[in-house]
Amino acid sequence: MGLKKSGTRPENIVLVYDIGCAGNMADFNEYYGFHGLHGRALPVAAGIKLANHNLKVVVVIGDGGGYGEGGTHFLNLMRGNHDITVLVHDNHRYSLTTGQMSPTTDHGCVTKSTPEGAIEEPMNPLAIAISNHASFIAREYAAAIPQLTERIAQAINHPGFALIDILQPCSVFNKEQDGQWYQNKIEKLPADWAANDRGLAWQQAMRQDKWPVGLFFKEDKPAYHQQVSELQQDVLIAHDKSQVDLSKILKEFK
Ligand SMILES: Cc1ncc(C[n+]2csc(CCOP(=O)(O)OP(=O)(O)O)c2C)c(N)n1
Repeated sequence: MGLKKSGTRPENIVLVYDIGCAGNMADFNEYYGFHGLHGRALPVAAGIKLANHNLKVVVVIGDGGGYGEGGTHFLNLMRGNHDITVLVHDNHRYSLTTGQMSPTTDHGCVTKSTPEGAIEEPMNPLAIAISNHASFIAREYAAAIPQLTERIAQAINHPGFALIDILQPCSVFNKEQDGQWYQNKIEKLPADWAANDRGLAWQQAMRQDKWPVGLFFKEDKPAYHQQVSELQQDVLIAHDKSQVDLSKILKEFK
């Protein structure tokens, strides 16, 4: 719905799926897509954008793939302000593999892989994104569909790295954080929230009494592809390749 609301024609959107329950969305829509390896949807998305920057590129990924296996990609793509939208289905578990702890699992939480309770503290993806130059940072709740739809449309139309951490109950492998639990835990950001101050956004992201939802921070600045001189004239796929000679390079690898 967010894709439709963004106003982009379907043929100009590419969805890049990671591996996991989130990635299985690949089977349920009619957009062009690419199903990547676990944790590798992010670099694939950045590559697609650089090859044809006229496309809107959206990543569908879990908290395991996005913050665990793909964690380094997550950190570094936001630094470059790559113009991709990253939708993280954050259910605080590796769910497709039946419920192991993930980077966002709470400390002390008993899961299949932590029978005595998780020893690690949870990662705070919003605080990381705020402090690491991402230009659109939001958290939403999966069941608040109108607000999430609106936010996805905004993120797609934001020219830069857009993260939406989507809080999502997993009724099979995370029974504790169910719909009722989220109703008590989440709170909208203040109505007059300006979303233009990283310091204030970070304070909200660090809160544990409540988990605020909404657009924490947004900044307009050039995206990665807009700063590559070679891409100023035209999209990379339209470049004349008749003069490209790779034989010298290929010889080196013989
Ligand atoms: C490199 C690699 N490591 C582990 C796996 C096994 N694996 C497949 S899905 C998955 C869990 C995915 O969890 P998450 O990304 O949080 O998505 P969810 O299923 O919760 O939506 C794992 C660990 C894999 N396919 N590839």
